[in-house]
Order: sequence, then structure tokens, then C-alpha cells
Amino acid sequence: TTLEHELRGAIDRDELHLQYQPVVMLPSVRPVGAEALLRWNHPVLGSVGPDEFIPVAEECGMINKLGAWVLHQACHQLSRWLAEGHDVWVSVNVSPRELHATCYVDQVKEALRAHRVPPQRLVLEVTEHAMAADVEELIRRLGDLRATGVRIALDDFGSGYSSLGQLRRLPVDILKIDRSLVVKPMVRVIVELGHQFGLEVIAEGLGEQEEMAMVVAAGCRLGQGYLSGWPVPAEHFEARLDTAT
Ligand code: G
Ligand code: G
Ligand code: MN
Ligand code: NA
Repeated sequence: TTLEHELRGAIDRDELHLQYQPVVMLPSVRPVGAEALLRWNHPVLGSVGPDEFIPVAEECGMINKLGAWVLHQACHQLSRWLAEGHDVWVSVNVSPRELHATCYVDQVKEALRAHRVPPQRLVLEVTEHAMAADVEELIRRLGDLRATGVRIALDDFGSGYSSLGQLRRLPVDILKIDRSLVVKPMVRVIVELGHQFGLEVIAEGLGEQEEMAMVVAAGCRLGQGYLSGWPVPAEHFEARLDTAT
């Protein structure tokens, strides 16, 4: 397809960049972390969203190259923020396809080493959808990754692929509650359960004041969404870090 053809040259033509969305300590707007989100600006097609091009990259075998690029960019940025004295972590989204390549752990180690990033400052977000496939295999892969010292976040939690029972067996550190759940009464139970398992819990997609009030009342300490900050280029995110005290 055209998209596939264009995507193959996107890295070399410098058409990709990362945006960063703050994860904040509720109810403040102080960023404690940043989720890196991949953006593609094509000279003719315009801005193409990851929902559109990530599946293409997965299909045509480009996802590992793309993922390695994302890891390096994110670690580069993270190392600069840490050098400037900011107390922050950065997360990147990992496609289940990428995770299953045996070289993935080495890619992570290489990115950490190249940019001298302390592993615990990097978070890898793995979507709950990955549990639709082989859960045992997923547990092994996540375990290998975690052994490098990075933290693992289970993304889109509660969107329907995992059970609370399975959650206990997954080697994860952070639970990101899917935005479809944050306004549901059961969000309290999920937050409590997450904390009982020793996980950090992040409420996703907070777009309204009322949503934030609900998750705070449910005991959730971390949040992310348009309310506290849109995804922005690194230099804009930096301004947020500088004003935070
Ligand atoms: O930022 P946005 O809402 O457009 O993201 C849409 C989807 O694309 C989300 O599911 C998000 O996790 C995914 N995504 C964003 N950036 C990356 C990336 O660098 N790698 C992978 N695998 N997925 C990403
Ligand atoms: O699948 P994942 O959780 O990684 O996707 C994150 C996506 O959610 C990003 O593309 C981001 O742009 C989007 N997003 C971030 N905050 C909000 C929000 O408050 N509301 C909605 N609808 N989407 C959001
Ligand atoms: Mn995510
Ligand atoms: Na999510």
C-alpha cells in the first residue's frame, strides 16, 4: 500500500516525532511522568495517527525498527530531563508484536545503555489486548524485560481482555485504567485491588473535572488526560517541568 511505502522512508526523511503527555499527581497538574506518543507528519498525507500506521508497521514487519527508534528518542529525551535535575519518568508504548521478537529485550538494554538512563526511569506500556494471545508467553516476555530494571505498565486495563485473576500473575508495576472505566462505580474496586497488589494505578483519559473528582474519591493518586495536559512536543513539556515545584 501507499502508506506502507511511505512509512518505510519516514524515519530517514525525519517525518516522525514523539509527543509527551503528562501523568500527574492528582489533583494537582504536577507531572511525575510522561507518556511518549508517536506522531507522523507526512508532507503530502499530512498528519497520520498511530492508530492508522502502527497496524501497517506490524503487518509489514517494520514495527521493530519503529519501536527501536521510539525507544532511542524517548531515552535520549529522558536522559536530558534527568541531567537537568527533573524527577520524571517516561513511558513508551510497546506493540505486542514487538514484544514477541526475541531481540526486543536487547533493544531495550541497548537504548538504556546508549543514553545512560537508569532503568527504573523507563516504563514500557503493554496493552491489555496482548492477553488475548498466549498469556504464558506474555508472562515470560514481561519477566525478561522487568529483569532489566525497567517498569512495566499494563495499558488499557479493564477494556475486556484480562481478568482480575490473571492480573496477579502478570509481572507488572503499574496499572493504567482504561478511560471507558474511570467513570464507572467499579473503578474504586480496581484502584483498591491494584494498590493491594502493590501496583501504582493511573486513571487514563481524564477530560473533565468531574471525572477527576470521581477517581480521586476512588483513591487513585495518578492521572492522565486532556484535563491535566495534552500530548505536546518535548520543548513544550519542558515548560511544564520547569514551572513544577
Ligand atoms: O496518541 P494516540 O491517541 O493517537 O494513540 C493512538 C494509539 O497508538 C494508542 O493505542 C497508543 O498506545 C498507540 N501508540 C502511540 N504511540 C505509539 C508507539 O510509539 N508505539 C506503539 N506501538 N503504539 C503507539
Ligand atoms: O492506548 P493508549 O492508552 O496508549 O492511548 C493513549 C491515547 O489516548 C493517546 O493517543 C492520547 O492522545 C489519547 N488521550 C489522552 N488523553 C485523553 C483524554 O483525556 N481523552 C481522550 N478521549 N483521549 C485521550
Ligand atoms: Mn499508552
Ligand atoms: Na491506554
